[in-house]
Amino acid sequence: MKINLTRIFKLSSQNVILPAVMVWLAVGVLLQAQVVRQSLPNPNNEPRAVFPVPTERQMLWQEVEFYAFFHYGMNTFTGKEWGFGDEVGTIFAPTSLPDCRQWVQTAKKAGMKGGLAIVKHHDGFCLWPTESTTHNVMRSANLGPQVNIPRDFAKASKAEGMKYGFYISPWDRNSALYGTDRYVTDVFLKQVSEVSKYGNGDQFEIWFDGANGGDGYYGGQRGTRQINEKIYYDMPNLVDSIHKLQPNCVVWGDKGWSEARWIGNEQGWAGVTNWASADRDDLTRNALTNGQENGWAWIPGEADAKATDSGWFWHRGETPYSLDKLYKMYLETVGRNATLILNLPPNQQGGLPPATVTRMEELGNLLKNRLGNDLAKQATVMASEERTAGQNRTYVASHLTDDNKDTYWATNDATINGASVTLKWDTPVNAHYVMLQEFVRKGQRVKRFTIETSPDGNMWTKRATDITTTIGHKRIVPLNGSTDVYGPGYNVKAIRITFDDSRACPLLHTISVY
Ligand code: FUL
Repeated sequence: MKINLTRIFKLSSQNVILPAVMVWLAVGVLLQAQVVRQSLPNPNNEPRAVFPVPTERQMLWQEVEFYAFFHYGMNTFTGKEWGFGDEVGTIFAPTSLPDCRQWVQTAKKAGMKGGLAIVKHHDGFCLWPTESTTHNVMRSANLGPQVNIPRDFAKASKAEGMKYGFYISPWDRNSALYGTDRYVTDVFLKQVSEVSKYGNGDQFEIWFDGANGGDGYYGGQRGTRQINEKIYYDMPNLVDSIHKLQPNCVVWGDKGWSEARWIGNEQGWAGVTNWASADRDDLTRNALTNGQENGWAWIPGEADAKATDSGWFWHRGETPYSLDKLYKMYLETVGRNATLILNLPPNQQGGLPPATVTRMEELGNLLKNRLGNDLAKQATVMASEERTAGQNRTYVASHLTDDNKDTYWATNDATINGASVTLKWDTPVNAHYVMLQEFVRKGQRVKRFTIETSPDGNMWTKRATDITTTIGHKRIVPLNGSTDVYGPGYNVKAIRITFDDSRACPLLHTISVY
């Protein structure tokens, strides 16, 4: 039968047919949507994603967690932090070749998994024999012309099984062309592509600093050059080209196009609440530090901080920060769903000074001692609810301690608040930290949780209640609530974590106790 809608609508003005038809249509649409949803094949009963979600390269990047920054270059020899661009090449006069292997080994000893080397800072001096400018190592003195940081750093990193990346300053205070289109195509892009040739296309991050003070040498013209930072470097296309050359390379920047965001300070801390999502086009200071629960893009935070007290570059008389301060940085960045890029400045001999090396060894040992022995491995893990298994996937609580980040515990869709996981030990253990990791491939979900400890399995005490908000890739909660004081820890027979509120059913792949 053909329904004549026009006729029905005409009639309806005098009676109830119109509302009835509208209700009928609406119910039909809803039912259809429901049928479509239910009939989508989901044999494994997988939870639906909560968007935004990370890209594959962001997933790989996030796992690097803790890595080094190596500020070495012209400033190492002038003692400046920002060279003006008028430094003659011969000032760069290393008497020994930079020992990239020692840099990387030191980072490794600190527990880092990679590093980024500065290959060109704002002064424009390139640390490899580039064709893009004469202001490069070929015009330097002593062993300078043999220096090639991108080549040697990539090689050393590979030899040590570490990730590598580069920092190439877009702002160039030396180039006469800076401010023109030719600078972008013939100088800057060329430099990025030259550097991309080193290391077989597996660079994990490239850093494009946003600093631009305006003034500089600019090929002898000295003065101020203004650019429109949003469009000058044609970043969207540059990012695209980088991905073609380096598929796993996350492009860092403090502008909307970046794949990882600045955390908003250079002191080495992220917000207690820290979402990996944020609105690309509205990165206020709060959004940088805390992310935004309903932000539309996945842009996880990276915290850049110095390990020494005198600057990003090496300076005479510099001292490494105390072990306590560095450890606190780690807890407040890696332990708060951000990554930590910690700066280690090589000196004029091209090596990291002994004091820096020693401090990094101490840091590595401390991290191993305090966060290296996972007590959850000896615990029995139970959950208040386990999501109904699918054909080839289960969501049982034991996935939380199986050392596999691809398996996870989950609840059923309806349980977005109140589910809990309990870890129990036969004999009491001494616990200082709980470490939690969400299965972020399906989005960052948990908004608030509670940790309780029990000395006997009956009496429960809430711990660190002020800071148990978001989780994300990794959250390390000191049970005493402090990132300053390690304390004696708590003797516990059980720990219970309740997921009080989530954007959708919670999914966690790991819980550890230290
Ligand atoms: C800043 C730069 O201006 C500093 O010199 C340093 O390289 C730091 C990591 O980023 O914005």
